[in-house]
Order: sequence, then C-alpha cells, then structure tokens
Amino acid sequence: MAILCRDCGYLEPEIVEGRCPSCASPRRIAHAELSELTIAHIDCDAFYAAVEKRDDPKLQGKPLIIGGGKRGVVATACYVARRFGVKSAMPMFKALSACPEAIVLRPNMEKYAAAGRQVREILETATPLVEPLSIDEAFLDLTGSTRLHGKPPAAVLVGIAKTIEKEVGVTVSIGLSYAKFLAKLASEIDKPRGFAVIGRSEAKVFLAKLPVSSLPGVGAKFTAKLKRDGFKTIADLARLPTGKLQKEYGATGARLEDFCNGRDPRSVNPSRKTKSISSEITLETDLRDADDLKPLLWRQAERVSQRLKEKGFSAGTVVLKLKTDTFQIITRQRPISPPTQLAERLYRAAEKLLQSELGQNHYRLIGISGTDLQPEQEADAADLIAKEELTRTTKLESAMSQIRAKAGDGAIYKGRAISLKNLNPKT
Ligand code: TTP
Ligand code: CA
Repeated sequence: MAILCRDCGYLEPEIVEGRCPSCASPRRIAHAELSELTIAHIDCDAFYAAVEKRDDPKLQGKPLIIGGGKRGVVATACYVARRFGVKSAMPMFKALSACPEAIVLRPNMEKYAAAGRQVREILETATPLVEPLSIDEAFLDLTGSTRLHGKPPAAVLVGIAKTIEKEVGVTVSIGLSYAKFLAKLASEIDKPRGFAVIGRSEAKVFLAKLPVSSLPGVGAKFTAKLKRDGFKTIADLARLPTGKLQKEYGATGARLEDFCNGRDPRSVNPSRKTKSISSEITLETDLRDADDLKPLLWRQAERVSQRLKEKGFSAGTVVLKLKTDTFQIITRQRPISPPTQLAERLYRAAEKLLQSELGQNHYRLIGISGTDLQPEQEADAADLIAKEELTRTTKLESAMSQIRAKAGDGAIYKGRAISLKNLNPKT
C-alpha cells in the first residue's frame, strides 16, 4: 500500500502513519495501486467563479454566483454559495432566494477561455496525451510518465495541480484510475482541491451503488428508459448475463456492459489536428448596428490573430459566424491570399462579410475563424498583399509578425503592445 503526499508529491511504498516525511503536510492519500494507475481526469473547481475570485480578492470567502443576464440562470456558483444549495442551471431568482447575500457577476468568457488555455498548456507539459473535454477539464494518459519524469503518474499529477494553482490561480480536482470513465467519476469524489483514486480492485464495488446515469452516454432519456426496464443502479445492469445488454440495446448496450463491469475500451485521444482557430463572443444584448458590431468584430480578429501567432499558423480563409436572436447560425467565408496572421487583414475580410448581413437581423453572437490553415512562413508576404491593404498598421503588424517568426515572441512583445495601441484607430 503506497502513500502519496498531495502537497509535495512524495511517494512512499509503505504506509507510515502521520505527516509527510518530506514536507510535513497532513494531506496524504493511500492506495495499493497508486504507483500503477495511469489515466487521469483533471477538472477545475467552480471554474468561472474561481477565475473571478482570483482576480478580485474582495470576493474571497464570499458566496459568488456567475450567470444572470438575459438568460437568467446560474452558470456556476463557488463552493461557499453551493452550501446554500445554489447549483448550475438554476434560475437566478431561485438561487438568490436560497442565498440572498450572494454576489452575482456576469460571465466574462474571454477571461475563462484564456485561463482554460493556460491550464491545457500546463497539462501538455506533462504528456502529449491530453484530451480536452471542455473549457476546464481533460483526460490525461500518463503511461509514459515514469520513463519521462522519473516518477509515477500520481506524483506527476500532484505537480500539475500545484503548477496550475501557482500559475493560473485556480484549483483543480484529480481523478486517477485505469480507465477514462472511472477517472472522471473519481475526480468528482473529493472536490474541491481533490485527489481520488479508483483502482482495479474496487471499481466494481464502487460502481455498484451508483445510478445508471453515472455511466458515459446515459442521458436523461436513456436513464428513463432503463428505469422503465427495471434498471436503476449500475449493479442492476452488472448482474445481467453476458450479451444480454447488447441484445436489448444494441451497440449502446454492449458499451454499457463494458462500463458497468469497470471496463472502458476508449483510449485518451489527444486534441485532433487544429483545423481552425476562432474566437467568438455571445452578447448580453442582441445587436444589429454596424457601429455596435464592428468593434466587437475587431476584438475577435485581434484574438484570432494572437492565437494564429501563438500556434505558428496563418489563415487562408476567414469565416464570419453570426447567431441571430432566433438562434439561427449564419456562417460566411472568404479566401484571403496570401494567408494571414494579421488582425487587420482578418478584420477587413470579416467586415466585408458582415456588411452583407447587416440590417436583416439582430445578432446575439459574433465571431471569426481562420481556417484553411497554413504554416506561418506563408503568411502576409508584403509583396503579395494588395496595395490598398497595405496601411501603416498592416505594415507594422506584418513586420512584427516576421520578426516574431524569426526571433520568437519575446523579441517584440513590448514594441507591438505599445505601437499598435497607439496606431490602431479601432482599439
Ligand atoms: P463544470 O465543470 O460542470 O462546473 P464548475 O467547474 O463550475 O464546478 P465543479 O467544481 O463542480 O467542476 O463546468 C465548468 C464551467 O462551465 C462552469 O464554471 C460554468 C460553465 N457552466 C455553465 O455555464 N452552465 C452549466 O450548466 C454548467 C454545468 C457549467
Ligand atoms: Ca469544473
């Protein structure tokens, strides 16, 4: 039975009572399979709320709800507010009657996306096998960890959690197992700032008491069907003879049979090759006027430009995305030659596309994607850019992109930040 320190990652093969011999922390976790398990699920705690608390120390210790606006529901609540019964997706009036002293903030998606990206980058320093599930959670396969880092996955995970706390300023909960869905269930067990393990020896016992809806792919509809058919808990499914679930429910049933017996054939699938780079914003108030929409479009162009530069791509096509107040999604695209990394050129192409969509609808979302991605070496060759596009800003941005491509980001960061701020009329 090994024992792991959740603060310094010190791993002892034998249980020794008391505090960690290395850092004296009392936060330790013991498990017989601690050194063998390789599949992890990492999930940030109360993510939107955690980012807001990080940025405003006055919010520390207070009940905080993120949400509201036109849709009037809770996106998330911090763990203080959860003690009063506030939950995601609850109508705001209900949340506030449960916790009248709660502070309510509107979501700031750009900030959360940036924090989510930062978390992902930290995960990718531990293993290339990172499969993001949403803005704040991912699966990791740390099979190569011992060879790569000289320590088992459990200890690497402690390091990851610490780095995220230090560098991003939010806490995470970790689930460690031998299978993806069990790792995900484990990360829920000990939230927040949790670390929980489900080993092979206890998987079936752990699963037995859970409702069938805890299994992947079992949503509200299927849960209701299973209930009608007499299955409430995972144990109800696990006791069926082999093949019975497949006979009843086809391929879905075969998958269920695996899951309820603690098997998960899915491997961790690292993020697929990047096909597009995009940025979009959902608006608090639906907008229709060019004067309102264009500054928002410029902001998205800047963000896409920044990400193209960070990832070393240029875009050969610009896509404008709009969502109307009746939830209709409109996408319009336009090739851009030579491909670009520049906010100004992305913006101009998108602005032309937007021009044709103005006056018809109110919009609740606006965004830009760069697709048809090319290596950045192909980007913005000055001699190929049409004369009318070569404004002072474009030239400057282009020159900086080229220096950045050669000398790295740091070389010109300061210069760009100062110069573009002063030069660009739209910022
Ligand atoms: P979750 O990971 O489901 O929740 P959480 O991170 O807030 O809390 P937990 O500690 O339980 O993991 O979702 C991540 C973010 O997604 C959450 O901070 C806000 C957003 N979200 C919504 O906007 N609406 C929703 O209904 C849910 C569930 C989440
Ligand atoms: Ca979360």
